[in-house]
Amino acid sequence: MTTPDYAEKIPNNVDLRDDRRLQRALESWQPNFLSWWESMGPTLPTRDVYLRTAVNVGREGWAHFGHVPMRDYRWGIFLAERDPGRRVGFGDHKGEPPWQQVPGEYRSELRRLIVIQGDTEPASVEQQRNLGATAPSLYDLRNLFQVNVEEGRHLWAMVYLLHAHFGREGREEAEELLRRNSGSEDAPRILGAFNEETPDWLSFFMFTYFTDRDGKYQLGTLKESAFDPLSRTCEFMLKEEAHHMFVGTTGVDRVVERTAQLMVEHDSDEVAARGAIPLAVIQKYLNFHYSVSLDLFGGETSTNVANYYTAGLKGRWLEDRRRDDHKLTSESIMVDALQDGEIGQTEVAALVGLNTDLRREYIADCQSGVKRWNRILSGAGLEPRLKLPHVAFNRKVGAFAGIEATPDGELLTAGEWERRKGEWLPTDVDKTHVRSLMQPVHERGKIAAWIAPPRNGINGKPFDYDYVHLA
Ligand code: BYC
Repeated sequence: MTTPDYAEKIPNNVDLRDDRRLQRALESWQPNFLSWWESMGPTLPTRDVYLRTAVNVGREGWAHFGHVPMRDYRWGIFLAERDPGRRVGFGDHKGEPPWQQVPGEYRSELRRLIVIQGDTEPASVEQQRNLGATAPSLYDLRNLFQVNVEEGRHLWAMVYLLHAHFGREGREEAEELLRRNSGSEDAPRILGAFNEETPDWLSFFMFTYFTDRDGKYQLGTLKESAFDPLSRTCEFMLKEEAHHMFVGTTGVDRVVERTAQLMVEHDSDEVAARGAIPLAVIQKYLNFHYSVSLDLFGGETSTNVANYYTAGLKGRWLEDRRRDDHKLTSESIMVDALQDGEIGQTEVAALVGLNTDLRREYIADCQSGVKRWNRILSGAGLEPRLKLPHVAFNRKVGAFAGIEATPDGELLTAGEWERRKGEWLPTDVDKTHVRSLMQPVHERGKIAAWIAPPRNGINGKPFDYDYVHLA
């Protein structure tokens, strides 16, 4: 294992200095990245932020905490340690040593997977760029910026693979990753959820809970890849990803907690006038972010995913814990489907159903968040509960893209949907109200009225620590 080199322009543990061409190519992409960060990254001017920087990949002490001006953040290239005994765990190449180079026959599929993954990272920074101006506390502001810089580092992770392994095409794709922008008419981001706005902090917490969690599951499948550099990159990214989901989970916790407090105090669910977010509105935001995140898993059946698996490019979630032959050539799976216009299930070959397999793992995980938020409600002695909507609700990709359904899974005509969707998805009135609550609290130790303070600060620091110095 090489020790990370911080004297270099680009901190890395991949011996960049031994490959002058690659180093030069990445060093010439670096200013483009920085100018993208300046023009599309966080808009709130800051002097410095208490940030975690990845400095190593070992079990102990992989991160360093300290106040840094954001533009001086050391975005580096870090791959998890190489396991010399590793073998491919699934597909046609099961049992073979993993590949250190890209096999010619899988070049375009691998490039596509890496580009799709890479495209989401800067997209989320773009979506969140204006949130600093309305942060509920310095603690939250610091967490937003932490998520942002790490998404920037995840872009670096994918760009490294493109530059190191895909020649001129890879370098062109790396440029394109900075050219496409979230929500752009001419050059939008590739996946749907990454062109939606993140205009307020409730959206941010829902996004980091539901959409970052798709990231966790997709990275988990790419970590299984036979292409070892991709596997090792994703393994390390997952480490950083955990904090992003913590921000989402505890963010929603704190919103629910504050709403519950006011509901109990005033014996009413009309908390809007008291400066908090009604439970019904929280449920609508949850419905929206969950359903657009379900779309990120692709169709219920997909020959793309079958080919990825067979070729060894993308495995299953926790592949080595599955008790089957890891080739799946003779297995089947039930997937959601429309049958004679009704919501039902159909049996398909397990290989083409792998997007469904992953989506189910994801759904079970999402369920745990809802349980946790409901514990806050029951702990406060309240009756109402949050819930995940039906898989057919508000879908734009897959079997249910062409129909409309209620959160309980009842089919609706297009007309009924148009008339009633405001019962289940945030309306303009809801959004305007949520946005009206988003008054910045940039004073040390203070917090906005619509959210409860966190139980703990970051890295052992108290809540009232000076996490961010504004410019
Ligand atoms: N929007 O065969 P199908 C993260 C396209 S998040 C638009 O079912 P496949 C993060 C699809 O490309 C994780 N188009 O799809 C989170 C295909 O197009 P073609 C990101 C879509 O290939 C927060 C066609 O529809 N990583 O890291 O089986 C903050 C047929 O689809 C969408 C990855 O996604 C969509 N939602 O699976 C920061 C991992 N879905 O071929 C970061 C890499 C599908 O007909 N990507 N299409 O032109 C993949 O594994 C797969 O490409 C997908 C789709 C799971 C996305």
